[in-house]
Amino acid sequence: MKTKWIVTMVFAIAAAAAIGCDEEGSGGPNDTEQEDLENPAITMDNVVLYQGVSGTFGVEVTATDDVGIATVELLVDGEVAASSTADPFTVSWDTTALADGSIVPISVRATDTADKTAETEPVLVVIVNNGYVVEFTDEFSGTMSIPADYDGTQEVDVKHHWNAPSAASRILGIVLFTIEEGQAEWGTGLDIGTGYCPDSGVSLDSMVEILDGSPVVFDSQPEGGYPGGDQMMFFHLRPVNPTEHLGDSLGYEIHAYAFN
Ligand SMILES: [Ca+2]
Repeated sequence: MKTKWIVTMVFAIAAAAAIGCDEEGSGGPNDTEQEDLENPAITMDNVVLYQGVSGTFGVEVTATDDVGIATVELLVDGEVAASSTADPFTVSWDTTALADGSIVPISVRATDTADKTAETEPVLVVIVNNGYVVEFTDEFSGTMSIPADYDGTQEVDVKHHWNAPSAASRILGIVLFTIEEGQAEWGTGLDIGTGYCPDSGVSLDSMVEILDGSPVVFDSQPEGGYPGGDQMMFFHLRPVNPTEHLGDSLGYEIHAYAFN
């Protein structure tokens, strides 16, 4: 499943008031109020791709301007969800209104005293209120390689373990692949799944499509759920065109969440 979104940027055209130009009487020739000429600058400082967020999450924002920031707004899926007018700008966002496991784009927008705006690129985050972020006991990223003598029968797989503190009914995983430049397309060549030891109950999304930088999202809710304890996530790489990938490597990065 690919998550797509449309970001609508509304540029408020600043109708800058020509303060003082037509004033008569007292006041003198020099206008001491600074004209707001520059767009604001804005960054979102404590959010990374596929971060899990919960409760009332404070989005930390740095917003600067040549004259002054009037407001900073948080946009969730393109809609204003919260705002702040006081520097330092930490926007409090109540994430509990969204369903667990939702993957939503968030961005922040600054508006200056002349209604000029600036907005960050959206970043996808995951709503995790009734659950937890999976902390793998080894790495959350790595490389899988097709052997130079691959004949289509060898297993090319990886397993990543975590020690689940409690049972879970659902595991949501997002895997990002990195394909080196010049490699042939990998196509739909990966089995992906989760399980637990020693029973190895598994749920598979078979033969998912592997694209560079495009996330593979899998949502596993097996009957009976997952027990606590040793859990694993695995990939089996089975290229549909193995002769084009002899010796090739595929980088990956996993983000995973368990829900009660
Ligand atoms: Ca400005």
